[in-house]
Amino acid sequence: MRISQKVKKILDNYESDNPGTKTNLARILMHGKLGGTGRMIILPVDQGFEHGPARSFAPNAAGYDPHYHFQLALDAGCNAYASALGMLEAGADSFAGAIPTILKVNSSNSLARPKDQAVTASVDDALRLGCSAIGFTIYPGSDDCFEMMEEIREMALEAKSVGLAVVMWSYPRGGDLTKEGETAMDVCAYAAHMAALMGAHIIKVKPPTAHLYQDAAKKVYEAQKIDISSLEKRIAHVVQSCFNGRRLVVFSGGEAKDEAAILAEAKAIHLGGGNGSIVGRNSFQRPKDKALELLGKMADVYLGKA
Ligand code: FBP
Repeated sequence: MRISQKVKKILDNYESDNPGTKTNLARILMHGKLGGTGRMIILPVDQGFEHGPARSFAPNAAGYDPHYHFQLALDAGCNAYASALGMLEAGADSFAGAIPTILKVNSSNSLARPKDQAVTASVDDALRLGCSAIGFTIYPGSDDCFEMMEEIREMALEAKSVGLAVVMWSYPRGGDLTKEGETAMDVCAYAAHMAALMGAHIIKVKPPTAHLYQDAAKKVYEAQKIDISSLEKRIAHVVQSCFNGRRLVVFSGGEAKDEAAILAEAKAIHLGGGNGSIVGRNSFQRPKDKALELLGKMADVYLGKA
């Protein structure tokens, strides 16, 4: 595998990692249309767990078939495909080695009350399936957040010891957090920073709004005149909160929205120095030709062509 200078520089930021983990990070960073640029587009398909099958796949019924998502990620030239154990197992042979995969090792569901996730796969599963990384969600702010942090501490240690990379979804929710608070600027930067502190190689957060949630933080943002006036500036502040750019940070797509809104978001991520997008529903809920068109245009944004 060729490694670009840009990716070599990124790998140098991971000073404690073994060659196996660096190789797996390089696999993700070098694959697909954005390979070598330091930018990424990742296809995540764990929404069947998080939201249920009809909410996830009914808009484009081809998505009920696990093979569809492997093929979509491949055809779109994504850097990686992330999913839960059963989905990755269902295409493991047909797509072995075709695209880097990320095994989501914990999962939530919308039938349960607690804002928590159960550990639903292991590091051994990730190795058995040839994955490049494990993916783990934490919900900062939830009543169960400390337990989730302790779980990832153990799993990250194990994953790193066998040369896998660690991707952390850091989604504030639960506890006393309001809906507005979940994506507030200070909360989002805080969540991203905690993922970095817990040793994530790739951090995934939602794009932040200009809302400031915690009074103590609001005072500092205002006193220090931290510019959060545009999405680009807010992305830059999240990047700064991820060890000043020493950790990779990608932003999630969210519920279905129109193409112009997605491309405008990608542009802000690009200009703000974010490392890319992890976009699920906005890709697999569209008919395949439309999804490929959209993911192609997003790649052009990250290549600086649009
Ligand atoms: P989407 O692009 O569909 O938002 O996917 C990103 C993601 O992080 C998924 O991996 C996850 O299942 C989902 O968002 C969680 O969404 P929500 O926070 O709305 O439950």
